[in-house]
Amino acid sequence: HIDRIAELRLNDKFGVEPALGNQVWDWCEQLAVHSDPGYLERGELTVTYLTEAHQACARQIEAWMRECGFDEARVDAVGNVVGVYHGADPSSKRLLTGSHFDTVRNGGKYDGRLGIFVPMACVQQLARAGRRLPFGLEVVGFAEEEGQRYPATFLGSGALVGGFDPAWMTQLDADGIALADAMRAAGHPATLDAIAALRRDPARYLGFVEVHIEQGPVLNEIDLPLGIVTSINGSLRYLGEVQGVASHAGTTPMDRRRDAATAVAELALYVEKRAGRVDGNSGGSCVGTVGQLEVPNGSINVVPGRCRFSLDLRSTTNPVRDALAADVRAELAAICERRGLNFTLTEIMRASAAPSAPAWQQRWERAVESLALPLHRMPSGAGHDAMKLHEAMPQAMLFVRGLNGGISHNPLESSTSDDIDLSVRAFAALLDDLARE
Ligand code: HGY
Ligand code: MN
Ligand code: MN
Ligand code: MN
Repeated sequence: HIDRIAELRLNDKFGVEPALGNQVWDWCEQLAVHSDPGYLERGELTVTYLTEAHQACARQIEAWMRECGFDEARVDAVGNVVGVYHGADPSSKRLLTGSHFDTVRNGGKYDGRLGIFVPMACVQQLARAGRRLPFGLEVVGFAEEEGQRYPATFLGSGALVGGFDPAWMTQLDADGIALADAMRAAGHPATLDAIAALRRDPARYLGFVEVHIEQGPVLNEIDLPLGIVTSINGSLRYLGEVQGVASHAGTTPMDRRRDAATAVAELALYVEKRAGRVDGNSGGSCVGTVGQLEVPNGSINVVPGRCRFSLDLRSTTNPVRDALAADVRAELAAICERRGLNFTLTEIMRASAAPSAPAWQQRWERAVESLALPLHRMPSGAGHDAMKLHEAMPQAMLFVRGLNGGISHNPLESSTSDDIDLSVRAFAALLDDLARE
């Protein structure tokens, strides 16, 4: 509530009540009461795929969609929440939009969720005015984007483009629950046929747009509330394991160890250096992260016999990303060879770089200009559901400035209802623009 007071003060300086921004801001606050067990008690926001909290979020979003005046609202076979506001002719093509409502562990309230609530606020306005557009509006709250409970990143948006990997069904979470069982427990059929039926026919859609909090410092630094996304960086994710020999920490001489963890430490340092390298090819456009590093059954007095790790590699283009991945794999092989270790490295996610469709990027630009705001075009370092829809239809994204230096994947992630209000108005302007075309 202190946040809320600070935010209301921010509103004062504009002298107008950002009513739609407040509505969206309130939805973000209210949805954040749902959090997974263990995190909820600590006041942390964690909503992972198909947990009780996740299902409660889905039901809440569906209920809000109905209150807003959507003609249809439902939870689909993978847990996505789908709301449809028909066009004047209910059979007309639809604009697809939305983002995800799952979160990283101890994440923020806006990552993903803004992109569901901003278009919902627009539908609420349209429905109140009894206005129909010459096209339908389909707003999707994607159930899974972050790849937290299962290594099934983009499961929600992937299902709309036929990208559901059947191998995900048998993946286990940390408690040994298979994804298919989690689906059944949540009341879903958990059949590949039901999931395949979620695939959208691109011919029935105009395109896909997504509003998202920036998750970086740029808009803060240039003091602008909105940014136009030019492209989304391509990414690759791996899970790896190095196998050595667990042995006594007191008696194993330093030159006879087969330490799996020091090998992964070496790899992490290599990733940092290689991804940060500025050369003619990559031009410093790569990022690489070893975000999980675990010694199973590790003990203070045992040389690590196994070390599991994750690897996240990204770049502005697929070839630069792939060159980075090839170098990292070769380095891992060399480290293990030198240290007498074995390794596995399994790709679990591949998302292509997704340049914005020029016509859709221009629609966002006209929308932002219509608010008398300067244009700032920028690439997205973070991955988004738009990358999946990119496989099937033209897409473009709009970024909203975050507070606190734009920090994200962190509970400090925040925004103001003023900035959110501008994003709602930009979305409404894009709809108007499209209605006139
Ligand atoms: O990891 C990402 O880029 C996104 O937040 N899922
Ligand atoms: Mn995220
Ligand atoms: Mn996100
Ligand atoms: Mn002993």
